Amino acid sequence: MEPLDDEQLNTVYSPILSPLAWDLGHIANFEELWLVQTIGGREPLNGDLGRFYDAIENPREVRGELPILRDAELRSYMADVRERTLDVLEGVEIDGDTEDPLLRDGFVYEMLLAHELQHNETMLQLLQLVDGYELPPTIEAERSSPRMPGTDASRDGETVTIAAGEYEIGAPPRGFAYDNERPRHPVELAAFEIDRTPVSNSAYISFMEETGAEPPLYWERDGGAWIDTARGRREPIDPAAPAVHVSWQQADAFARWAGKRLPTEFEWEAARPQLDGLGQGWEWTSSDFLAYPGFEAFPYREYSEVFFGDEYKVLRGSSWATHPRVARESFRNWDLPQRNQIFSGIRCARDI
Ligand code: AVJ
Ligand code: FE
Repeated sequence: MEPLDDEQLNTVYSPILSPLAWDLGHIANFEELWLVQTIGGREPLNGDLGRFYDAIENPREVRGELPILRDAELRSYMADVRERTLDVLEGVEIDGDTEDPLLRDGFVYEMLLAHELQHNETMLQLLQLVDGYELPPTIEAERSSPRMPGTDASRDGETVTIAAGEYEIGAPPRGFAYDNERPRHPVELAAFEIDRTPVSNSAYISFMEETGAEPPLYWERDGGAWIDTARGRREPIDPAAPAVHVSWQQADAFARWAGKRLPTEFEWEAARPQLDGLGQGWEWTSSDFLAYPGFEAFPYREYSEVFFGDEYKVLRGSSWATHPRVARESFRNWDLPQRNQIFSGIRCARDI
């Protein structure tokens, strides 16, 4: 955030994305709520300021009009919260034996780390709209060199066969995971085949040319070629790189065009140990975001439970903008099917 000025931090670039200053204040406020108030038992620093940073109370389209903290006040609030957090931590027992489920295995601290890292990705989504923004070198390295060898075009078309059977899905009872990943439970799967690599830009271009489908977000035609205009750049599309910034509808249409289908999230998780490709883009699945049997909301209903239903589709995997700490095998991301601001791509499957 360092290169951005207060005006850039508070600009509403899109009604479906938060201004960056909201994410920053929200990250600090969430930390204050859980680590300073709940665990430390202290009063909030700024009275009921927290209500403006409540994601459910304040949908994205109103976040630009809220009286949130700005500039020096925002930066000092973030620093003050962190100081108090560290102070509270000094006196806390986070060993495996504590009775308090918030503290056992450091759950609430892991949750706060994960939350901040997830919002970093949200901010990177917004930053694609900021002309001239340059990624910090470590993040640029992730973007331009995938962590796994899946973009090697010679492997396009390779598939993995997954046998019919019962597969354990979800996170084990101990260790950090969100409530929606639990309980771990067996799921019966029919045999299927799944692509070893996500759909490449060149495959997506063939699909567009044959069907007239819409390009991914940020793509523009420049003469005969497609270019990427994110962050105000005009860079040629790399044909071998995985296609991202597609909606669920585009992903589903691609899969049908290819004579295949999107995998279910359970198929994705069962195949994951044999698949390339964390860090190459979130992958749309055909699954609605639903509770696993025996689900219990923890530690708050608004993380997962209020989103369960057929309105949201599950994405699995991770993108270059995802911190590896977030990208567990059982991690479930979800979003509205029409959303293409996220770093979302496609992997196809097929019944056999
Ligand atoms: C998992 C990305 C859908 O941003 O709404 C952040 C993550 N939850 N703060 C979201 C989240 C609370 C969540 N997604
Ligand atoms: Fe949040």
